[in-house]
Amino acid sequence: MKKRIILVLSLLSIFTLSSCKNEYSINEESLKIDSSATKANQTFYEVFVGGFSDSNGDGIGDLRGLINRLDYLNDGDPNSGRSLGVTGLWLMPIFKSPSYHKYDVIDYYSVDSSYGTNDDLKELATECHKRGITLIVDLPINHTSSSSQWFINFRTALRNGDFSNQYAEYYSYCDEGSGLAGRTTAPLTGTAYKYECNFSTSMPELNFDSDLVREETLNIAKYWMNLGIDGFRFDAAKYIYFESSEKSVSFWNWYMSELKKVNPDVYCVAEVWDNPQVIQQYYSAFTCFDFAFSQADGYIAKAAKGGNVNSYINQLINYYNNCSKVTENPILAPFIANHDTDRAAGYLPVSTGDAYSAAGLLLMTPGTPFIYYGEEIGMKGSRGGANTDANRRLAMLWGDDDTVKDPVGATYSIDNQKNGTVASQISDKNSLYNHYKKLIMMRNANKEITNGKYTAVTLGNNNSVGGFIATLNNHSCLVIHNTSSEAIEIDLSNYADYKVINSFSGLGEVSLKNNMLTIGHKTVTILRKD
Ligand SMILES: [Ca+2]
Ligand SMILES: [Ca+2]
Repeated sequence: MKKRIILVLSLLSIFTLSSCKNEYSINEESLKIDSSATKANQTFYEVFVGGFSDSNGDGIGDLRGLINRLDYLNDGDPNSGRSLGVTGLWLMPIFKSPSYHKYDVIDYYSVDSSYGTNDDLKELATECHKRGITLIVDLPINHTSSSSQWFINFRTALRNGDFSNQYAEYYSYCDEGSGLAGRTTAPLTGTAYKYECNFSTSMPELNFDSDLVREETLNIAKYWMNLGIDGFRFDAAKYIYFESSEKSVSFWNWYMSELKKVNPDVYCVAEVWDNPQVIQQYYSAFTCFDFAFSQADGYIAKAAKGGNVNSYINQLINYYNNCSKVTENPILAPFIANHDTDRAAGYLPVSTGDAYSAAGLLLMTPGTPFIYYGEEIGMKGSRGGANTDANRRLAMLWGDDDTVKDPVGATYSIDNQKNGTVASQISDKNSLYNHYKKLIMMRNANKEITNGKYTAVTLGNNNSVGGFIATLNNHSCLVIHNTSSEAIEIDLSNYADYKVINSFSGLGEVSLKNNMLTIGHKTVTILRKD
């Protein structure tokens, strides 16, 4: 079990610079921190390993490539200024699979050879832990690949009428003449049965009524935890029992209680792609991705495009409060985009600054926000006319000699990528990359934001300006967003205690004089009392 070292944040040294001043521009020096992350305040980064970094020249990203790039994510020194600063890493599936995306697993105990070896994964975990990064891997257990030996054994058993074979109960099936209510089925060749396959005929669904399947899927998780993995992202969590949220939630509560026996600090986040009311039920087991915040019509995009920020803050607080009814101190998992959605820069342009506002809204949230690889440099990619998810999982734009290539089937033209590369953005002080980096520093330096309770504030009549006070252990800070395209002056007389600009990031500047705050366009700021 990993021992977590939690260093106390030295607020005093951080904010000394800013005392007794009420108008100045802050630099990154004042945000230097000496704390490592706790579970609730991590900033996660989702990686499609096959598209990230290639170490052996075959064009496919691999674990060795990822290890080589870890310092880009976090070099372990929060004060070095050389890393993005994320403290959590989610790997899309890495287990043996016939597909490039690997959501259809053949062997849950082996890293796919195109990505490397189990020893490579162990090394990655070690290197992550050296840097204070929590490493979680995608665990798609609702279904397997139809090429899995389990499924082959299942089919053989049913063909032979051998119902005493353990694999005969591994998958969900029914008689040819009947059906599984509401679920998709396909004929099991050579038998009088049909098997459940809600996603694809090549993805048969495991039968979670079977104690053998429950034990098997638990053993997989335990195996990887013993190898150094800190937790999991559970794919298709609501499909465990397609017909019943209640049964799925109950399954996950049991599953998580077993994982916590192995590591009480195990961090798991699940995909329950549904409305907030359904998602929030699953918070009894683990953290869930908060889909309402995501995509072009989600809470974040609407507010970032100059929409009503006060409404957004209320949505955020309500969401948290609703999760609090299910679990104490919920850890939210907001995100803008992931591997199943079009990339954010397509609808939140870097050029208009909407991408800057969206990043500010995403990272000023409680819990564990998730950044999709390349989002921090405004990478683009959408299904487009080819209607393929491969276009959402393109090769990371390093701008150096990395040999990683787009996945098979991708049709998205490199000509559409207008926002630069990692190489070009690191050296550009005003780049989206440097904005993300600064926001993560701001987040880490103000624990009220990551772990505290939020209260909305009223800041005049302009709907593009909004914010909240975050409180933790009798300390508080005031966060204010301006998602509009112009600088706005706000009377802060009602919040006069917050007289120190702790930090800001975005396209504009921030100043405070005689309780009047001027906040630049597409900018977020944090104010403190001292
Ligand atoms: Ca490779
Ligand atoms: Ca299922």
